Amino acid sequence: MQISRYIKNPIITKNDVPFKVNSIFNPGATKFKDKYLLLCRIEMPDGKSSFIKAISDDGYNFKLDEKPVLTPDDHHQFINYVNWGIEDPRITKINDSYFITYTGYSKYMPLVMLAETKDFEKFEIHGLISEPSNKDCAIFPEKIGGYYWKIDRPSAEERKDMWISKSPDLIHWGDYRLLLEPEKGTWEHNKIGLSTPPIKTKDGWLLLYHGVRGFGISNLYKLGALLLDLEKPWIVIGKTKEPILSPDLDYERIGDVPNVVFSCGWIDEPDGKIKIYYSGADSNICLAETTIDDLLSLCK
Ligand code: M1P
Repeated sequence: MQISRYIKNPIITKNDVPFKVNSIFNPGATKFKDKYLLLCRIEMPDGKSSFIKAISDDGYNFKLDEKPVLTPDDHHQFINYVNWGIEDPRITKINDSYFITYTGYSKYMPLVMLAETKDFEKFEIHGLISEPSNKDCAIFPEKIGGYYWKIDRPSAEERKDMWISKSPDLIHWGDYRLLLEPEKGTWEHNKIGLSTPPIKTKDGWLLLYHGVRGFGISNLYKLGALLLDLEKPWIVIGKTKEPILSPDLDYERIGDVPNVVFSCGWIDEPDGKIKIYYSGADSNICLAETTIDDLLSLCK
């Protein structure tokens, strides 16, 4: 099967939002009460981002809420760290809670925020789980060796690598280790970052990441897959040699940021298929489908 774009892409555009926005893109994704749920980033007319919820029975046709479900103003004591917007949510279900890791953006630059919800109506905002500059974070869906684990993408000078760390309680993090760095001379030459939360498979923890290479005045954002050891998730045991999805069609080439495919969420089905929700050119929401087995074989 490899990977195929949904023929009716994009599945959500700003015209579907019932109020004025600049754009809708980069949704986190999960199953909630047997429905498909996207927590989408909306960039408001003032340029700051919030989140809106979209629900679907089939994973293809979504209905958006009437208003945003989480905004910078909801952040009360954390407002100084998010008052330029909240961006790029990733969702991990642990027991009966959904943990959302997202970028808080402010004059202090991007950093990772953590919120928790049980119903996608009320959110408990736990606060910062990184210092700046850091983003592209997701939490593993279960404890490994007695600890929770997350992957994130700190920036220092010119370096942008993926790191892994662990926590006893999802709030206090440590034991940081370098997980993956950009491979020079390839499609991921300039920088990388985690895209989708890890999924447990028979062969290891599977996740998507994005790689970026600058060409002329444009940065090309492409997606690859990564396989981590089940017991020692800081060990990379497989990686796609080529991108699995690259900007190609008009809705990926033309938009606010051209030549971008970017994903924050996917949903795996009981039959082994997987729906990858992604955005083209930072300007819409699209769907691509493949199988876990195809991704695993591409990682070997
Ligand atoms: O424009 C592409 C993406 O650029 C940034 O991602 P990263 O810092 O990982 O390169 C983010 O602003 C993201 O929202 C955006 O889609």
